[in-house]
Amino acid sequence: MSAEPSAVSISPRYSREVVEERDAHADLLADFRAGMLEPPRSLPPKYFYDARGSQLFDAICDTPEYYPTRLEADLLERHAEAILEASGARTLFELGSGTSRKTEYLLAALEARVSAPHYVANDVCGEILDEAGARLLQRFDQMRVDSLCGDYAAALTHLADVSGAQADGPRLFAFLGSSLGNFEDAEAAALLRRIRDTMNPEDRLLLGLDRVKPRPVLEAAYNDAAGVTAAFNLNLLSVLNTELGADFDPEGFEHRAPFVEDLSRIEMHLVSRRQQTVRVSEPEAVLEIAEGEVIRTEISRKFSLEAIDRLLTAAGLEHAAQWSAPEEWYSLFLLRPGAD
Ligand code: SAH
Ligand code: AVI
Repeated sequence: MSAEPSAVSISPRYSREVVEERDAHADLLADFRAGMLEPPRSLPPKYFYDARGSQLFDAICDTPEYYPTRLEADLLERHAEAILEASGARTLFELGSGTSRKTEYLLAALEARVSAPHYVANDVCGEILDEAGARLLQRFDQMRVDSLCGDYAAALTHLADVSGAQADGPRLFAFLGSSLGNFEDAEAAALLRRIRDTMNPEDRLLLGLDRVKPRPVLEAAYNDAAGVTAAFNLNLLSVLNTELGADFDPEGFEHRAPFVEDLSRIEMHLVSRRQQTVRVSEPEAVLEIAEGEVIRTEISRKFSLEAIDRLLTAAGLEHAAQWSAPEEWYSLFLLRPGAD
């Protein structure tokens, strides 16, 4: 969440720009007011990712239960060259890039194709952008890395504003990790439409999506035995305590992550262990939270092909190519903007 510039910004091959449309704190205030003052309570998942939340997500990716990262990494490792070949890209632009670890497969394939590769990374977490930037500059000695710190919408607006001046060749947009699955249908379609409207006709979008699979596999992935996902979920309360001057007691809540079959999604819940009163400074509020009451902190959709095609049609995107893990447990879709 930090917008402070860091040492890596002194490299001539690295820049970090804050691209918020509204400052991150104002966003959180508005979302807290909209979702948390009355039951049913919920918050959008982007607030998980302060520096600690980003580290915890990285640790989730290393748990034996969280299969999406491994399946997607395996697909990227095996098909990066084909993806770059099919896209013809000279620049990679990634939304919600996190550590960019899996992205390194794409970046290596990009570097093999072009002499001065350009990677534009976007994330709400400034710390993770700088860490990734420093690592990438070391590995790829001709690469330029520009980080856009802010949410997806702000990064896309920024890209649309500068694209005349800076668009170097066809671009590959990447939206990996099934992060699209953190949005309900209308928001997901609007975000995809936004991406499509930012693309030039020769640009391509690589979209990584988690697919429907047996409930035990899904529920284990979000309820890992070591409790890393629980710590990630509960860390949200620490973010609220710091950012809003609240006094949530993380011990007063329990992590749960059921698969809600009729909506085809995991829901991340914080369940109140007791009747409790939480005081918040900004916005000034007193929350009376009942025993057993649920705060919904995330949805994580598991997609059927029909659901994916409905979204793509609504967004004006067309299939160019597709790569899937065994049993279609995870898929990468290469998409092109359709005609208006
Ligand atoms: N793409 C990576 C990281 C996924 S975790 C992977 O596949 O492993 C989701 C990432 O998106 C986090 O790094 C988080 O900070 C970022 N993020 C979450 N919501 C966001 C938003 N609304 N705008 C921009 N980045 C966001
Ligand atoms: C980033 N996002 C797609 C992850 C997911 O699977 O929904 C975040 C996550 N939440 C719990 N575990 C992982």
